Amino acid sequence: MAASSAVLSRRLAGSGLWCGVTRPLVHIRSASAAEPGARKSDEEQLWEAASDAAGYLPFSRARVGSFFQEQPVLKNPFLEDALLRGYLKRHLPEESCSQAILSDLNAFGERVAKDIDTWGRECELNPPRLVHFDPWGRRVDHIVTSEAWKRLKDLSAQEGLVAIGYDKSFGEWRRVYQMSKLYIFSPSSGLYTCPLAMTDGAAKVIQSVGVSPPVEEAYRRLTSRQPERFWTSGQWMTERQGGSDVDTGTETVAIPQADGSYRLHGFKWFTSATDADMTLTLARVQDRSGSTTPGSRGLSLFYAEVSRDEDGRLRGIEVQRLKDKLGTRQMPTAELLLDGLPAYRLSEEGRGVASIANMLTITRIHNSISAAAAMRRVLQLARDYATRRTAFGKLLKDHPLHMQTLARMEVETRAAFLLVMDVCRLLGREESGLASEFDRHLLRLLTPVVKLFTGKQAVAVVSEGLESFGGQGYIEDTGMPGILRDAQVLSIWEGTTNVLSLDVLRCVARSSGMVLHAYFAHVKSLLAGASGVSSLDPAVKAVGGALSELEQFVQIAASRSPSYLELAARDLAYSLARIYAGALLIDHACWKDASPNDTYAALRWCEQELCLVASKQKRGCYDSSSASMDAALVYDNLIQK
Ligand code: UCC
Repeated sequence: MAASSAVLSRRLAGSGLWCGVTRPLVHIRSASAAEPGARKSDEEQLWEAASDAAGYLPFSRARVGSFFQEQPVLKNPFLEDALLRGYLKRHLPEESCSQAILSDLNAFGERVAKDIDTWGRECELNPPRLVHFDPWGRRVDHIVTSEAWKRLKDLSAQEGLVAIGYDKSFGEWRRVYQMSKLYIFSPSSGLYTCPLAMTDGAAKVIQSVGVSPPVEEAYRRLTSRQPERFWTSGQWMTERQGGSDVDTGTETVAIPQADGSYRLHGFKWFTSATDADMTLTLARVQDRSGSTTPGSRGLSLFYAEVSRDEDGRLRGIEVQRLKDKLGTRQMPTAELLLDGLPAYRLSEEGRGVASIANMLTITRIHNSISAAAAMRRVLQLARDYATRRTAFGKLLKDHPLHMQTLARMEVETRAAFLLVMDVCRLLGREESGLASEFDRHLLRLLTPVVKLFTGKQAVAVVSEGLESFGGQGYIEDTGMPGILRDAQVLSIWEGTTNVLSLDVLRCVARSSGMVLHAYFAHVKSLLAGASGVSSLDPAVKAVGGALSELEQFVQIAASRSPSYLELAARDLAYSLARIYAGALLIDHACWKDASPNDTYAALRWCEQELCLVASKQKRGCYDSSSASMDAALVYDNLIQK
């Protein structure tokens, strides 16, 4: 021990670390420094003598030892992602635009690693705050955001993070390009992806209702690449009684004005990125007698700009307070009193939900992108860390069990990525006019399926990712806990898992099962492409078998009561996701430039239970008795009383 301390001491001296610095007193019992001139006790002198004799003790006073763990390094997330690059190489057409897209993503990835990630972190460290009053007592309702948050807005415009999705020059690949960029950006974005999601959704809604006054200028601004023109939009749907149940929970009323506009009065309980320039929102038009129509049929869609009057007060809005959230703290989320907010009706009266549905499709896809991106980010950091961290005599990367854990996370992440990108592909086809009826059905079915599935995956994978850093993953200023906090919201906002599972049932019913026909046909065509690839045989068999089980389930379920289907909804959605992801992984592994890793990922994914709705059905999980037994179990102690 004495010898090694001496070596350490010599090394430190040799390294020049202590040059010009008086060698500190060695004092291992107390951290307090001796008062200058104070007489040392006999005991202290004894300790010092012993320490000097032993050489240089590494743990004393301000010195905390010489070992410091190297931290994980964020590298260019585009270059680090073999699947992203492979996917784009495979799918983007061999035209000049393909090279331009890849170069842009590479350059953007470099910016993300070098600068943008720091801005995102700054947003977390300087969260928004609400200033209600000016120093003289006037109500101002200013949401003060960090400089980084403002920089991220400008960057979003310059990089075309919304605009690319509306750029016809990228044809059917515009959405894949845009979402790839957002995928690289998301974990470093300080949650700026949230206003971008709603901005994108608003642009889509305006496009669908018609780009004409009064929203023509708004559309141009939402899709602008010029920071000084760029606007973001909110999506104010949630009210105190609302949440998921928008139909019955929306109390906001719209009072018609003589000029054809409206004034909105209501209370919006959860409005995200509230520093937006405009918003889309739902309200009930009041007739002359002051009555409104209840339920979905009474809801209309409105457009409103967020502006201030000559006195600096928000027109028709009072910001009640900012929400104190588990995560997404970088982004202002507020409760708003709408008190005569000037607005224009965008939809026909009573067509509010159907009209805002386009926005939901877009924000749900953004949500899925953020989920896949969070998984990818935690994995990139974890695998880098595994090359730097030694435990039990070797680097983490040389521990097979650790590698197995990361490989399982990798399989989940790949599945999520391919699911999301397939939805983006379909969206791009739809928007460029190339989508068949079949594509449209697939897009409608897969949007909620992929959103609900990836949201849950993200929480699990990010949580596992934090664990792979040991205790450090739990330490706030590593930035890692924030990734988990932010992941937790992904299964909640834009429709919870159960609400989206029911949405799946609704779209099956509304399309008379056509969405499922499209699904079955597409999975079969993907599997057909893999026939003859022997290395993928087990995976193809597993997905094929699961698909047959799913078809049988659907046939049986079609004759059952709505309550039976409702109980099966969540497992059905999961089965749809797992089977579809299996088919996509297989398909990707069949690509001519695929690697053995792609095959391995497909095989591993397909080892799990792919069609859990079938096995649970066989066990009677959806029978009517299950519902009452579930409730009895949940309220066990109450029932016994
Ligand atoms: O969570 C929130 C926080 C904001 C943060 C933003 C973050 C963005 C992501 C960032 C990523 C980083 S705000 C909002 C959260 N709330 C929701 O998402 C609402 C959840 N509830 C639902 O989704 C429900 O399913 C409802 C409200 C849509 C159900 O309403 P209805 O009225 O019962 O719906 P119906 O009757 O099923 O459908 C009414 C019409 C139909 O059209 P028509 O009449 O032509 O047949 C449906 O086909 O709307 C159509 N429709 C849809 N169309 C309904 N849902 C959809 C859909 N998903 N896609 C297409």
